[in-house]
Amino acid sequence: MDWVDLRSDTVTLPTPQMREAMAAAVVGDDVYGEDPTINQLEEMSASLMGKQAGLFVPSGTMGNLAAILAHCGRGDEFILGHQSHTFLFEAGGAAALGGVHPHLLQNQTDGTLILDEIEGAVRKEDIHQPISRLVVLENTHNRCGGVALSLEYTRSAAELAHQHGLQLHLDGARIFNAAVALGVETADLAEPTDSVIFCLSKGLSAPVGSLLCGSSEFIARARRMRKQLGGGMRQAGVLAAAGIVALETMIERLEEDHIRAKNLAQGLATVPGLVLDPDIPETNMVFLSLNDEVPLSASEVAGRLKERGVLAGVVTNRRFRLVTHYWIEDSDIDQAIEGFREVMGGV
Ligand code: TLP
Repeated sequence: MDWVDLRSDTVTLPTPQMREAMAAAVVGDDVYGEDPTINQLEEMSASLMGKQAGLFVPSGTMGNLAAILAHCGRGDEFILGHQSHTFLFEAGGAAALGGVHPHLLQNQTDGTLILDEIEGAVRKEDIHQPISRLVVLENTHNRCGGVALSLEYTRSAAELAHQHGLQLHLDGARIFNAAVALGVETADLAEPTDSVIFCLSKGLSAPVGSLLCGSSEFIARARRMRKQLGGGMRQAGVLAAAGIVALETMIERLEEDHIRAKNLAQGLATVPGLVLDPDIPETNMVFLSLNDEVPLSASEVAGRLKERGVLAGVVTNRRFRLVTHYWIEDSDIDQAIEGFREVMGGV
């Protein structure tokens, strides 16, 4: 069966062009700095983000962790949202491995943190308190519906952080989706930040890898952190080659994923039993819930959808996340809507 796999954009397979580039990649030992393909990818990435330097890491999780470790020492504190990926889904790495203390603020529904609350969270000079070092934002914001944080907001947050001597790190796993949705240059969106990660292995469809970008001095420290975390990867130019193709060919087309997400949301909004706001998908994610009358859990509905060839992400007992990507076509959107209609019609 050909699955309509809407669980995540992480399920994307490499394109034929990526596989060709991987086979032909010139490689070397990257721990010696001698992999020309990785060096090229790091330079391209830094330039796309408007930063001095880039670092190829195996995952977004390692990129965020290496960044936090490079910004903060043991007992220092970083400020982040309660719905952020770093807080929810990165296995508490900053605390477990770095002794860095998370200070949680409520994410607003638009993915932002209230600036006054950030200011209020900054610790005073006091031996009882940890030292505040870093603010972490996420763009697009996954759990808040794939919403894009604006350039103005990012600038204001950076200004505030800097006023208080803190740095700003951006988890830009999907920053290209944000830039495409906002109609701004990615480098402008990343400009106010001190460090930023983005992922190759999500909407850009490369098989593996993320890039951490920042100043040369910061990336030198992060390179040491990557080594400590076991992320020095030797001849990983075979992976970087796919990443270069991803950056060259897969960014502008993200708009198609956003249009399909809107169509999916609009279609699902007409299915009895489902609750969603068709205005919400700004990028490639559709979140929806079962209304109180539906006698099935989200997992049970997902099980029935699977029998119809549709794979949906289950977020909570009543809630789903559906993500569009390169391997999802218009006919898949129709199949997903039809699948939901059949399942909901049968309960
Ligand atoms: N997100 C995955 C899951 O872990 C939830 C997904 O399916 O969306 N930052 C953000 C905003 C992310 O969404 C993810 C992955 C990461 C970081 C981590 O990237 P990886 O999976 O490469 O470690």
